[in-house]
Amino acid sequence: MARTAARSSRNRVARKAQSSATRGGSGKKPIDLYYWPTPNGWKITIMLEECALAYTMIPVDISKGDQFRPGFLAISPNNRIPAIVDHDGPGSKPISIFESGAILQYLARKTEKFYPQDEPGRVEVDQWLFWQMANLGPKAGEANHFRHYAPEKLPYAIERFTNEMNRLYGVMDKRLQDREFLARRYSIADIACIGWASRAERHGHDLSRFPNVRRWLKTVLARPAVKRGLSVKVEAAFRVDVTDPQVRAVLFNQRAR
Ligand SMILES: N[C@@H](CCC(=O)N[C@@H](CS)C(=O)NCC(=O)O)C(=O)O
Repeated sequence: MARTAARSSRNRVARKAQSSATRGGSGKKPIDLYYWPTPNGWKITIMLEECALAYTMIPVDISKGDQFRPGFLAISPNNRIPAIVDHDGPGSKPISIFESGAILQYLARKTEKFYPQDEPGRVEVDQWLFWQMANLGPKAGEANHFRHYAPEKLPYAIERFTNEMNRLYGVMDKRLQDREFLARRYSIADIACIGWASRAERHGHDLSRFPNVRRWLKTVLARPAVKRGLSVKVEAAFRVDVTDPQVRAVLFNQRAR
C-alpha cells in the first residue's frame, strides 16, 4: 500500500487509502501531509484513511528542527505538525492548512464525511472537537512533559497535569455513558481523541477506571482505517533520543525568533 519515493531532499511516502486504491486513481494530485508520528499527526492519517483520500506523507523531523524550515513555516507558522496542502482545494486551487482541528473540519467538509450536514449536529461535533483541541491534547502534552521529559521531577506540575487528565477522562467517560461515540455518530471529534486516549498510561492513567472510555477506545481501535492511520511510521522517529541536549534544545527551549 505504501511506497517510498525520493523527492527533493526528503523522503516522501506516498500512501493511497485502501478503498480509494481499489476504486482506481482519480488523476488528482495526492494531498501533501506534513507529519511526524505523534497523536496530533495520527488525527490526520486516521482521517485521510477513513476518507479514502490519497496522500503523500512528508516527514517533518521535529527533533532535528525541520519545523523551523522556512518552507514549512510558510505552511505552518506555529512550527507544529500536522499541516496539509490540498492541491485540489476550493475552486480547484491549492490550499494549505495548519492546526489539526482545522484540517479535520476541512477534510470533513470536503468529503462530507464524519461531520453532520445539519447545524445542531455540527455544533455537537464541534464542541467535542474543540474540547479535545483545548483540553485533552494540551493537558496530555503537559502531563507527558512533566512525567517523562522535564529535567527535574516537579511534584506540583506532575500532580497538576495528572489530575487534569483524570478530570478530563472523567468528563469523557460521563459523556460516553449513554452513547457509543462523542456525538451522534462516529465523527472527527472521536478521531481527534484516539491518539491521546490510546496513550493514557503515559499520562498516568489506567482506563479501567473509565470503563466507557475504554469501551469507546476498543470500538474505534477496531476500525481498519484507524489501524492504518496509527501505523504510519517514520523510521527516524524510533531513533530520537530525548536525553540528547541538541534534541532537548530544539524541542524544549523554543522562544520567538
Ligand atoms: N494545536 C496543534 C498542536 C500541534 C503540535 O503540538 N504538534 C507537535 C507534535 S504532537 C509538534 O509539532 N511539535 C513540534 C515542536 O514542539 O516544535 C494542532 O493540533 O495541530
